[in-house]
Amino acid sequence: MRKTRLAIIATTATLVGLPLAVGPAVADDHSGHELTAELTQLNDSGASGTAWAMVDGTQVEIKLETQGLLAGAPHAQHIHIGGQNVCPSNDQEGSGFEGALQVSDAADQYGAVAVSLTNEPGKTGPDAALDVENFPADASNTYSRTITVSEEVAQQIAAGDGVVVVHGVDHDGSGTYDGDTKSDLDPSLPSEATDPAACGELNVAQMSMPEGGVETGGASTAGIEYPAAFALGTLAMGLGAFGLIAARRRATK
Ligand SMILES: [Cu+2]
Repeated sequence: MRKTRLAIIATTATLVGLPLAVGPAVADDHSGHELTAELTQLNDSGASGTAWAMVDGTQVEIKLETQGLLAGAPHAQHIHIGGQNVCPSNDQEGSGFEGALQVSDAADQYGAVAVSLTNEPGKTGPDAALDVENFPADASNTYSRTITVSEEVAQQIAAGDGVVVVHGVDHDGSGTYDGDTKSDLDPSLPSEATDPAACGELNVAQMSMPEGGVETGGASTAGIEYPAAFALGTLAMGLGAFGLIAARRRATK
């Protein structure tokens, strides 16, 4: 997909005769990597949102606006990495309440939690994935925070391999998280508290592409290098997520 899109952009630029050589080729500048995501509903939640991120070194500045969520209930929100770096579709069936999608049902698609998008002073690593005290809890939320991540995570997000997932779905319309189905992440919680409500893939922002890619004529290699470099790491993380979930399931039996 990415390769194709870059190729199309490069071809289009050539065809329309855009000035491709404005300055010297800068393969690794320090101006940051900008990403955007459109979040759409999962599990018929009615939720949606937009995300914007800027990766500069190991600093990730992220802004996230969400709406259509259950009011007065915490909504865990994360950047997931791993799997295929994609969102499941809204109608994808899962193992939860009346076929609802639970978090682990789509782990092969969006991967595992890499960054927890908590409010201050919440921690931001995977261990804070269910830090309910520090997540937004309104129907509509505006979130902004600059988070320090590992070099590997920073590079993966910059490469467009991050997926923003917002959790918490009131399947039965009771106005609160309840029901007999337990969360696949934490059996002390109802699944409504953790089931995914909205998802969006963090893609490299179109605006920044002419600077880094098209001008240099290196667009095709820029698209190839990251997936090659991170394929193994991503696979390992995906398997790790499965292992963790499997272990937790076993522990609860
Ligand atoms: Cu998540």
